[in-house]
Amino acid sequence: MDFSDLQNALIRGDHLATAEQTRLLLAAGAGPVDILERGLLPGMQVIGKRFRDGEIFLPEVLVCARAMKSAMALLDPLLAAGSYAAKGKVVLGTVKGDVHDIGKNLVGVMLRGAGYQVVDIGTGCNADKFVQAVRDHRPDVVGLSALLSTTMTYMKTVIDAIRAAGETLPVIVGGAPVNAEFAESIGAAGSARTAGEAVELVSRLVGRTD
Ligand code: B1M
Repeated sequence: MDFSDLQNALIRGDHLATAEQTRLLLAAGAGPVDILERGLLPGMQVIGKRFRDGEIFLPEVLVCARAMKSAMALLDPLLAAGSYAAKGKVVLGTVKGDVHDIGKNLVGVMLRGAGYQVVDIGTGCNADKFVQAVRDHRPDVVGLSALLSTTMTYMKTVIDAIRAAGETLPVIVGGAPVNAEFAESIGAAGSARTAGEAVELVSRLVGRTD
């Protein structure tokens, strides 16, 4: 089976063609795992690398992210019904008081693109919501996003609440005002400046780099 038309549609950021190619492959008998692993993930790797190397910029990545979403809308129910083994599970949310979600969504798309299962609990999430999500979904990693210098301080409250609930899993942080020093000072397992870095960090923490 040839996945190059799907890959090219994704890399072009053509969401209609990406969905159409996904439908055609499914109709031709390709499984959702093959479509994901042989079509979409290599395509997202190309996009991630170009973004990291400064060859493409945010608008192009967002367009590709929308294309990826159009394919995942078709594949998600099939993958959920099957036995697709994700590399790991990440609970992702923007912290209380903060509505910025473009960066968080991009991190989610890139993580999904790299083979992780992502449970996105949205924006304005308080500590209880994160603790409940950890209990409900048993993730390998929790990711906190904040874009405001006034909301990043709440990340410590979330980490403290997760620890107080007896959970020891790694919590990572990201968003424009966040840096490595801040991450260390609040007990985070690490920070990432970009969605690509977030994927690398999660891969290191979960121990899967393939
Ligand atoms: Co607001 N906003 N905003 N805003 N906004 C900023 C962040 C600001 C820097 C603008 C400025 O003043 N120059 C400023 C913050 C200043 C500060 O605190 N240091 C600001 C402000 C002040 C505000 C309001 C307070 C404005 C007001 O109402 N007076 C208000 C606050 C609302 C609230 O949250 N309570 C507000 C509102 C808004 C909008 C609603 C209009 C809109 C958000 C829409 C949305 O997200 N749905 C908005 C926007 C769009 C921005 C700017 C222009 C763009 C942010 C963005 O999406 N960037 C922003 C200025 C700027 O950054 N140039 C600004 C693109 C995105 C892909 O990048 O989010 O950085 P980013 O994500 C990156 C990395 O940070 C990282 O990876 C992503 C991809 O590479 N990353 C992670 C993010 N999360 C991560 C998590 C990880 C790892 C990496 O691990 C878990």
